Amino acid sequence: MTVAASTPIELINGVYATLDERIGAARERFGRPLTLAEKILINHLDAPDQELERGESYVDLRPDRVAMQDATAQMAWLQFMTAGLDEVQVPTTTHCDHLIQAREDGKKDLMVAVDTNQEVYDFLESVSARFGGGFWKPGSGIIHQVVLEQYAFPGAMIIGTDSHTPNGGGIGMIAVGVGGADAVDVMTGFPWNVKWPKLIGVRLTGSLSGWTAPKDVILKVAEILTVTGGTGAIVEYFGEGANNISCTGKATICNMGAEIGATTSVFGYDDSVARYLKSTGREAVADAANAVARHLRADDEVLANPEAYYDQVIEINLDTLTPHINGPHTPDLAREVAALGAEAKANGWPLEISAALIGSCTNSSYEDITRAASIAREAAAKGLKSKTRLLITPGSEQVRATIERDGLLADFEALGAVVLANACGPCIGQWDRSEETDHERGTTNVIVTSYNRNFPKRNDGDAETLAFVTSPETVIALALAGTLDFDPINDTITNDADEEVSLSTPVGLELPELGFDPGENTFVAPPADGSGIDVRVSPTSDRLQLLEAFVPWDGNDYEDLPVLVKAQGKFTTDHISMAGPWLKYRGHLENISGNLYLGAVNAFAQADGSEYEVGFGKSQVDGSIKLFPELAKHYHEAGVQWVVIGDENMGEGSSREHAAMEPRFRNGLVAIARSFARIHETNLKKQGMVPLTFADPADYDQIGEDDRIALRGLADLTPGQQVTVEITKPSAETISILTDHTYSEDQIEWFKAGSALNIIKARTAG
Ligand code: MIC
Ligand code: SF4
Repeated sequence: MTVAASTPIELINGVYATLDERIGAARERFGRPLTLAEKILINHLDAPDQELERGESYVDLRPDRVAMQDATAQMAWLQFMTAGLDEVQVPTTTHCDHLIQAREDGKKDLMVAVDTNQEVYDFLESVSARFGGGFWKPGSGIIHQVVLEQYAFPGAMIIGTDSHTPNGGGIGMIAVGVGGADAVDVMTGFPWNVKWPKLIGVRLTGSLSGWTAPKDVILKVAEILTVTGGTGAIVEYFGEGANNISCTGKATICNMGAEIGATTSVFGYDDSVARYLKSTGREAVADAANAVARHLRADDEVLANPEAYYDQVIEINLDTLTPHINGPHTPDLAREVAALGAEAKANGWPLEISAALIGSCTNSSYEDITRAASIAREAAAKGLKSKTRLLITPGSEQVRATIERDGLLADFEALGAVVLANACGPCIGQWDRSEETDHERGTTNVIVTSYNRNFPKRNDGDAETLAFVTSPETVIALALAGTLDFDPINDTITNDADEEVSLSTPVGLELPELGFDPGENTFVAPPADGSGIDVRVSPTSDRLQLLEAFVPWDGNDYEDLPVLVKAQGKFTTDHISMAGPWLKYRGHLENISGNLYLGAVNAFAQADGSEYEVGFGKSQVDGSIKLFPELAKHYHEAGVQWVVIGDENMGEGSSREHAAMEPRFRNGLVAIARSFARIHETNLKKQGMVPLTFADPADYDQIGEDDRIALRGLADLTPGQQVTVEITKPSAETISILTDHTYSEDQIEWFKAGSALNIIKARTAG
């Protein structure tokens, strides 16, 4: 398999060749017109006759590509290696973006990263070369930007081992974030299995203007749908307002759709996408897409009467949408920028901003940077400087080289900004703030970012940092004001001559007039024959560890399981398997298990009635109070198997399968929650843990600290049938409750085999 730095036009033509027939057949089958997501999915079905009931059936699909970032690719490749194949069966790329720590500036930080992560980069480069994958070196940019610039095409379907893979929806493709084990299915030539989604339509009317940016659309959608409202659904955007948003602006909206739990989000193909394709050197793709354009958007009847075809329709009028800012601690806590000052005062949040950050896969396009730079340039001319630390991360090498050439980086630097490496950086806790004199760790402080997530500790590992997410232009305005109590549209800032100056409306350029400068070539293609390449994993490494198979189910019911942790409130993947400093162990299951549940808020009170510190719980073996990862290790070593209890939307956030592999490795067998985020629930199933939801959410309260849990009837686990859970109290009293599961017939086999990977191994060996 040849994996190049772009998607070959033959692959694209192959995808387009079947559109007519498959879409026609599906219209007939359903007896109605189709939405865009339906068309793309139908064109990628493994077998056309599968049952397709929204929100019910599991279907097998054939994605066109797989993309993986370095922090998740390690575990995915380690799993792939156990399958015994000679090469990947679908074009696969690995992107080095998560492991670069922001400290001083882009150049120095990149050199340090190449040095400190050498073993991991060498592994990823050699494993890619060995098995025919493409490799994007550190410095090439954030996976989703590189995918949008190089690989994405309208009507495609790709999966990526990162929850913000839906960024690609901006170009009109179905791009879904998955765990590594899902990626391994596809890399080994098996279909990708997912629930046939529900469909949410978002009709955009009017057009964006002034300070309102594409980011505000998704900040508003997050407010309306909340962090769970998109679960199990694809969000499709349409309407005249959509046609007025640039391709990269559409990508911003789809990207942050991860925060509402959506399977993915997508826009139809239009002129803005054609312009973007041409500007990024893909005229042939635009021509091919133009020829099938009618298949790359929803049918006219659907657009004329969306209520009849989507499960839910939301309308947003872009003419009246105002700039928004969301946070702290959750991405759906929204308000207008102009209202934040008063709200901060009422809540006792500091008004002073300790850092302002622009970048991330959500907001680092040429248009984003030009809009923010227009404010920066004007501010410098008017005698303003940033009143807070200002950090800029370009999304890709191509964007960095282009904005440098066009003088835009200089506009930020004139305000005192530091330009970081083309990477995730502070967005994923890769931010060493120790050098900063204006911030003392552990003190409540406020940061504003153009990122997408803002869970506690996410950016700098400090639970006292309150992070707000907004558009890049609002970030820069707030940095100039230095305070949350600032409305960029109506307020003024005092300059160095003591004059009150106001900021003009941001102006941006959708695409660079001189075209993109590709910058440094950072792609490594695999050799035609990689079979001679040695992939080395040192047995003494503390960063990489070969995987051992999880043991199959022994056929008996689970009995007498203690509750390792009952988490209260948010229990995101950042709470379960924190990133930041732990990213370095993403290829070493045992070592990374040292972070298990470190962020969990224990729902129980201690014997004296006081709360546990975050990350601590009680041992059922000896009554000691321990950090959860130590408690898990101690149970593992003592041969004790256990249960984890979650609240709403357990596993919200990332695609990291470590959040499922670590508990499984440490003897966790069952996760019972009020509800799960899609990717995490699948990851649990894939790794052989049993995810169950309380049939009556109030039963969450029945579970006590010293209770024992049993699962009944596991041998009869059947799709659609409830599982009885028995809770035995210390008094020996037993309560039976009912739980639901979402296993399909095939997925029950994953549980029985010990993991989905064990099934792949059996099949590839056979
Ligand atoms: C994130 O934004 O949380 C990450 C880091 O990109 C993750 C992936 C990871 O944990 O490696 C994601 O979103 O999937
Ligand atoms: Fe990287 Fe942040 Fe995007 Fe995740 S959300 S891929 S950490 S930039």
